[in-house]
Amino acid sequence: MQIKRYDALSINEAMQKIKADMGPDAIVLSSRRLNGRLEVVAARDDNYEILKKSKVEKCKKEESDTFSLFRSDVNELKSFIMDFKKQGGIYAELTEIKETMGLLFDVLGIQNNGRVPFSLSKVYYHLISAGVSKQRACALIADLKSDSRAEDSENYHYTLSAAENMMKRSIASSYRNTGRNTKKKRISTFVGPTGEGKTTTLAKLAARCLFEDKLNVGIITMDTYRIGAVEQLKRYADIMDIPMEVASEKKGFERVLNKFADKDVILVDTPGKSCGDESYLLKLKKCFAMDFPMEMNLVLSMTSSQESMMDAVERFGIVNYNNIIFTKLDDSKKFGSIYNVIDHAGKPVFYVANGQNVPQDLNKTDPAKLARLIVGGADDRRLEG
Ligand SMILES: Nc1nc2c(ncn2[C@@H]2O[C@H](COP(=O)(O)OP(=O)(O)OP(=O)(O)O)[C@@H](O)[C@H]2O)c(=O)[nH]1
Ligand SMILES: [Mg+2]
Repeated sequence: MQIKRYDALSINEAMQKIKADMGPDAIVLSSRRLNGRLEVVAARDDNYEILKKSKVEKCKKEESDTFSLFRSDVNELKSFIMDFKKQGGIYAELTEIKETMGLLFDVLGIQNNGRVPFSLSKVYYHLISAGVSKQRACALIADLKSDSRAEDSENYHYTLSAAENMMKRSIASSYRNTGRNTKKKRISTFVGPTGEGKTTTLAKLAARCLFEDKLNVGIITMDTYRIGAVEQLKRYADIMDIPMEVASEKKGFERVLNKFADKDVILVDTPGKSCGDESYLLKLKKCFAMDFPMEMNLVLSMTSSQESMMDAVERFGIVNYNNIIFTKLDDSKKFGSIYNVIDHAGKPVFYVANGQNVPQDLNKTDPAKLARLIVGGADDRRLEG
């Protein structure tokens, strides 16, 4: 350690002298006035420079160590991503091969003698690419095997139309015991997940009942959840000059039904809620637990995934819907999910919607038209009813 004494007139002058002599790291130990002058004692640790230098070097080293560590991490990450990408490519290829093998084995599994009948496998692929589930396509092909002409490789078109026919019969089995055609129900409600087209479809049907069937129509909306929902339906009701009432609870619903005692048909809109909302479904069930028969339409959009359609089919089962209405056919290119859903739910489909225009974009349908649509594809979506 160095200690030095400095003589100056002011502290500023003393500091300047100290810094110039001992450097910026010197510290003032004491100061005193002596005969009008200022005496300042300053000190500097000689080891400080060395310490400081080694500290800086240590920091630099640590910094460079961190950077090199970081750099090596980044490189490791880079190569990991590259490997992952490579593996991903292989994985995707493997998945594709696996799926193709799966399809081949499906076809092999449904034939007896080890030969894959060309027309049958072609129809199988056609059904799969139309969105029919593998399991259901297999079942149809298995049924087709009883028809010897269907196995003829020269007869693809015959085989395809035989498959369509088989599908039509399978769909038709869901129409039995619905009682719909024997006695038309006065009250028709529309339930389903959010945004599937319930309100729009209700408005289309209201117009049909009013203008085509010349019926006395009333509309009830239970959708007091969504902002603007009442206004949306009211606008349609006003245009068609149909009375509309709002009811959100069972009591209110019964009161409005009494008010509409003179109506031939009462159409009831419900809020779109996530079908995971069990308390809402139970409330709906309670509301609709009445002595008189009620038609309940589960509205499903073709733009929804197969998984969410099946989920809605399951969850809305609690309210005992009798029919399914498929909407947004205009937004879909394949229709196999209609067959999958009908086959799973065992419920008929009397209407399909294929556009936003009220009232025209709604068509009556039946098993033959649906099978044609599913097998024929997008060109057959306009099913005039
Ligand atoms: N492309 C097409 N759009 C449709 C069809 N049906 C309804 N939409 C549209 O789908 C959107 C939702 O329709 P809504 O009738 O409000 O559906 P919702 O099920 O009542 O909806 P929430 O009450 O919110 O659950 C609107 O933009 C409709 O115009 C259809 O068949 N095709
Ligand atoms: Mg709605």
